[in-house]
Amino acid sequence: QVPEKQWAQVIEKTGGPVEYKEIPVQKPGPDEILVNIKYSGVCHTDLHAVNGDWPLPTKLPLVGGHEGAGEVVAMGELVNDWQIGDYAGVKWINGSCLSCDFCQQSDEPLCSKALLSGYTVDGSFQQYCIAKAAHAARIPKECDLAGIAPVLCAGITVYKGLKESGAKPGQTVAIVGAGGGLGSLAQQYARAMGLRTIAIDSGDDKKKMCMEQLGSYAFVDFATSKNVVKEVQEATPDGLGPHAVILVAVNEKPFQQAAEYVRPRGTVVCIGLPAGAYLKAPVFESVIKMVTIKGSYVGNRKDSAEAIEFYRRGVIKAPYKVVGLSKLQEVYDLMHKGQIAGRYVVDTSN
Ligand code: 8ID
Ligand code: ZN
Repeated sequence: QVPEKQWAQVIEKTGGPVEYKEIPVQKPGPDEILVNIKYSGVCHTDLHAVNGDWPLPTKLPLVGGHEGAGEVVAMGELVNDWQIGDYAGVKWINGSCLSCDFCQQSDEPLCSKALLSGYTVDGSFQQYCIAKAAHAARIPKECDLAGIAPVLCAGITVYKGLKESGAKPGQTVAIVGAGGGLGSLAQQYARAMGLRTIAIDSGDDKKKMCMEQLGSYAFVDFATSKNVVKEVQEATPDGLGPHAVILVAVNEKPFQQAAEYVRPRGTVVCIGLPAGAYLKAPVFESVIKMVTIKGSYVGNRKDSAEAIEFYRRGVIKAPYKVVGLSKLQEVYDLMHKGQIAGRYVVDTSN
């Protein structure tokens, strides 16, 4: 029942645009599954891949996408723990060696041989996508495939980042880039983990979404604020600043501000990947405040399963808009302008 041809969005050359066209359906290798993608979230990483603005080359031509949710339709002869018809998720880490020092400690995102969906291997902006059976995410049958798609990168990544922050229930976390895909899910995961959130982003739509739908108790508009550092600190009950900062903005500036407003003993978690950007922090304040600054990169298979379980329980509700896969370039144009509140999800059937 698997067709020979399928619709896909293909990047022929770095810089784009993406081209909607028919391409052949690939056959899964011995340790792989073939997933009939129904929905895929559009992550800002996909736009970095089109633009080629990271110091890591993509494969070319490339099918992007790494928040793919669908159904298993075929598998290789070594695969014995998936069934045809199971719901599966294609996430950023498509595969890894499973035997290096990092994989042995289940730090598979750090594996030097990791395959990246929609970057070094073809991803989920096509109707049939290949994933390594050992790494594909297991999606429970009661989950809605459009709604869970953004969890497969954005959800996993912010859940992991919140764990890495060490913030404890009752404490305050600032989410920088709160109006975007990762930021909107970060507020929902933070709330489910018993944390209070301050949202930092710009514009009335994003403010409304963060305060009314996502549960943040304060919003700081980085574009209109006269002093972001002061406003963020003043938004905490004792004025000493948030216990942790989750940086998911695609802009260098906030990466150079966070250490200033984080609370003494606080942790700054860097997740967003603005092109060519550098971290900066005042040495004096960072030392006498005992600040921790760290990076956080997606999550392992266990983090992924846990992030999916939060969604299955119904405690993660972030807004998303569904459009046809054929409209992907329009989504990229909006994303480039910073005009997306929440996430776009593409429907591969049109
Ligand atoms: O594992 C990882 N580390 C990982 C995983 C997934 C994604 C990292 N990422 C990276 C992406 O590659 C991208 O660089 O995280 C970043 C955010 O991805 P996204 O959430 O998919 O992007 P978005 O939906 O465009 O949201 C970005 C938001 O940042 C705001 C924008 O207004 C937008 O809402 N923003 C910007 I640009 N500058 C800001 C600033 N100075 C800002 N918010 C606050 N302050
Ligand atoms: Zn992503």
